[in-house]
Amino acid sequence: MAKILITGGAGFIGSNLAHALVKDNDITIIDDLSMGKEENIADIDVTFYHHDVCDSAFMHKLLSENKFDYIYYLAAVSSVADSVVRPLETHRVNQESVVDTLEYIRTEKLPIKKFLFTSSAAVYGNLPDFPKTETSHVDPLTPYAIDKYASERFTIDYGNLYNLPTVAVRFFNVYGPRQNPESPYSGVLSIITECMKNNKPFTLYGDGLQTRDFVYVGDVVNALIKLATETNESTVYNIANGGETTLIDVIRTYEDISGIKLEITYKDSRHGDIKKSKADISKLKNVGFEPQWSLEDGLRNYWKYYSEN
Ligand code: UD2
Repeated sequence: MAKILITGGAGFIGSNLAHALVKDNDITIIDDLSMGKEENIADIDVTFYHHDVCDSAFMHKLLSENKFDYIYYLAAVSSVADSVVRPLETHRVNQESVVDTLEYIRTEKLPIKKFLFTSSAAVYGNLPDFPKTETSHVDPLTPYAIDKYASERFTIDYGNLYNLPTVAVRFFNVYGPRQNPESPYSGVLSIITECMKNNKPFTLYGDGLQTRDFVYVGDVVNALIKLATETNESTVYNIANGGETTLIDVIRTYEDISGIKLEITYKDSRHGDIKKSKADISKLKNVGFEPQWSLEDGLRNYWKYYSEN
C-alpha cells in the first residue's frame, strides 16, 4: 500500500488513474475543479481536497504531513487557447506550481519514490520531424507549450542535479471515459461522443484528413503506473499508441460502433492546427509497455461507458 498524491485527480486522466490505483493504495487528490468534476471520483474511496495547487502554503503542508511515495502531477490548465488569453495565470499553474513542489521536496528532503510530471505533444509544435521521438526538435508555440516544456525540463533536471527520482511524459491525443467535452478545445472524441449522444451536429475544422495519434486512457494509465514504479532514469517518454489515423476515419469507425450517423458541418481549419501527428513510442516499449487498446476497441469501450452512464 503506497501513499499517492494525484494533482488534478478529478480530471479526465487523473480520475482514471485514481480508479486504477485505489484498490491497493492510499490516494489523495487535489483539484480545483476548473475542468475536473467531483463526480469523476465520487465512487472511489480517496481523500479529496478541492483546492488550487498554486496555494503554495497549502501544498507544503499537504506534502510534509503526508510523505507521499508517489506524486503524479496532472494539475494544469489544459487548454492551449486559454493559455494564449491568460498567459501569466496559466503559467502559474502550468509551471510555477510544479517548480514550487519540486523545490519543496528537495529542500525538505521528502522521501519520495517518484515524481511524475505530465507534459504534452504540444512541445513539438509544427516542425516537420516525423514521427515525433523524444529527441525530435521542440518548438513550443504557445504559453501552454512553453510552460509544459519548461516544467518537463525542471522535472528532469531535478533528477539529474539533485538526485530526486523523477520522470516526465508527453501525452498525445488521449481519449476515453470521463473526458470533459465542455470546451471547444476539449478532446475531439469527447465532443464527438457528446454530439452523437444528443443528436447535435459536429463542427469539423478542416478537411478531416488531419491525422492524430489517438491513445485510449486505459493505456495511458498503465503507462503512467509503469513509468512511476518501474523506471529509474530522469527522462521524458512519449505516451501514445504509435499509430496515425485521419479524423474522418475515426469518425467513420465510431459511427459503425455506435450505430449513429454524425451530422458534420465543415468549417475552415483552426489557426495553428497541426496537419499530421504521430509518435514514435519505442522508448516506452523499451521499458516493457505495449498498448493494449486498438482504436476500435477503445472507441467501443468509450461508447459502452456512455451508454451505461
Ligand atoms: C492536442 C491537445 C492540445 C495540444 C495539441 C498539441 C487535446 C484535447 N488537445 O490538440 O492540448 O497539446 O494537441 O499539438 O488533447 N476538431 C474538430 N472539431 C472540434 C474539435 C476539434 O474538427 O470540435 C479537430 C481539431 O481542429 C484537430 C483535431 O480535431 O484537427 C483534434 O483536435 P483536439 O483538440 O482533440 O486535439 P489537438 O491535436 O488539436
